[in-house]
Amino acid sequence: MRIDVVTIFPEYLEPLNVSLVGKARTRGTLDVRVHDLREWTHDRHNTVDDTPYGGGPGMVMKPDVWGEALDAVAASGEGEGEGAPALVVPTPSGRPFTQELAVELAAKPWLVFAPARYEGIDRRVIDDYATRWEVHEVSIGDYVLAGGEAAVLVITEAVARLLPGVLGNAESHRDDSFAPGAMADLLEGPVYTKPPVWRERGIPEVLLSGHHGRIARWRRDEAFRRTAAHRPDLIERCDPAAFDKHDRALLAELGWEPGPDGRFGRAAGAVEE
Ligand code: 6GU
Repeated sequence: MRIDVVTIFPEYLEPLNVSLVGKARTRGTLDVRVHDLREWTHDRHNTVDDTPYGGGPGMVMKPDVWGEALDAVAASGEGEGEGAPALVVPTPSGRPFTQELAVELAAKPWLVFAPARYEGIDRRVIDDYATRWEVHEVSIGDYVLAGGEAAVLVITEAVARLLPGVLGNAESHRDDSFAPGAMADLLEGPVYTKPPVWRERGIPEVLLSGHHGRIARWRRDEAFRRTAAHRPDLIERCDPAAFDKHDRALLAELGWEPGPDGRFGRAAGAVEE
């Protein structure tokens, strides 16, 4: 996979040299190219922004600079046989970034990221490229960052670990919290390693039992407890057909009950843990 990032802070993308993404680059699985947007400015001050039409606070990134930059990046890939890249525009007003979208993006041969600073990029840039390229405006969560670069790091890491050969252990994907078809979309429970006692804390007995059935059951229970506590919306959204008798008993114990449609919800009068 090829990834291009156009930014006014190339140094912000340095973490892409490290760890999993860095290794994928070294091994040639991932070809990452970071570009300084200011290379495509023509004035003495390398201006990338201007005041917003209609007034208001902040500045807006200029369409002409972005247009030249994206055209140049696209042209640099001509002859590589990939066709047009998918353009990913990180923005708090984008569609939520999910594991499902990570899987979708991981299947693309070529991504171009256009992280904005200031109040964002002139709308006409996205509208223009959307006539020729696949465009994804993506938000990484319900909070506001000063720019899209951190989102590029997040999205790139989530995508890179899905590329064939990057994680090493194919099993590692299957149980990812949020992996489509993971433990019925439950959060993962706690994990333990040696030593068996640390600061007088032992580990749950069942994990030492060698009884694979009981261990799987315990892990599933812990996943339910954690999901119910941190992400009740995930339980509410679950197809109750995915729950066995034991799951239902545990949910009842945690203060959940099936509604008229069979989906589970917080029982009336249930107390927060
Ligand atoms: Cl993608 N960009 C910015 N600036 N803020 C965000 C975001 C993106 N996702 C959540 N907040």
